[in-house]
Amino acid sequence: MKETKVDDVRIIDLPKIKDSRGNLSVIENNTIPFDIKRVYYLYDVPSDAYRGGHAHKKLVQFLIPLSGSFDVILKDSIKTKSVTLNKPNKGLLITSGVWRELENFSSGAVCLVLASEVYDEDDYIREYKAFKNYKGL
Ligand code: T46
Repeated sequence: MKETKVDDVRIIDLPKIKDSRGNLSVIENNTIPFDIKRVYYLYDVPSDAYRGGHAHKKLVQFLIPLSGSFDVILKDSIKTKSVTLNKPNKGLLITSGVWRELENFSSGAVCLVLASEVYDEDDYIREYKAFKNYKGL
């Protein structure tokens, strides 16, 4: 959506069920505010790599750092915010209409992404200038 803002992006805490065998976290229907239509994951990302660098018109996503850490830079064309994801029981809900960049991946980092839509290249805004136009600036 054109009017969504960086402040609409939020961390969602996942339950962490802990015992002597380790931890278990779970995502159920009501944990995130969309039905999951696609799952993908980023891994073996070089530490100097930069991913993202785009916004989505419709897609909403939930990012979970299954292993390691990385930074997510969020922009709504007015405000910029940086979030470090480094706990597998804390995911980041990214609304549509928000520019995102992923960087500073630690060795062995794995980013699991739950997505509200199937893959559609037409949903991407990959030029920052086009993003600013889209946001009406
Ligand atoms: C996002 C961040 C966090 C597919 O064929 N199917 C898919 O479901 C996806 C996600 C990508 N692709 C193809 C499209 C490109 O040829 O895989 C290639 C790499 O995709 P992209 O450059 O978009 O990858 P990232 O890591 O920059 O962005 C991805 C998602 O595309 C994006 O929605 O928010 O991860």
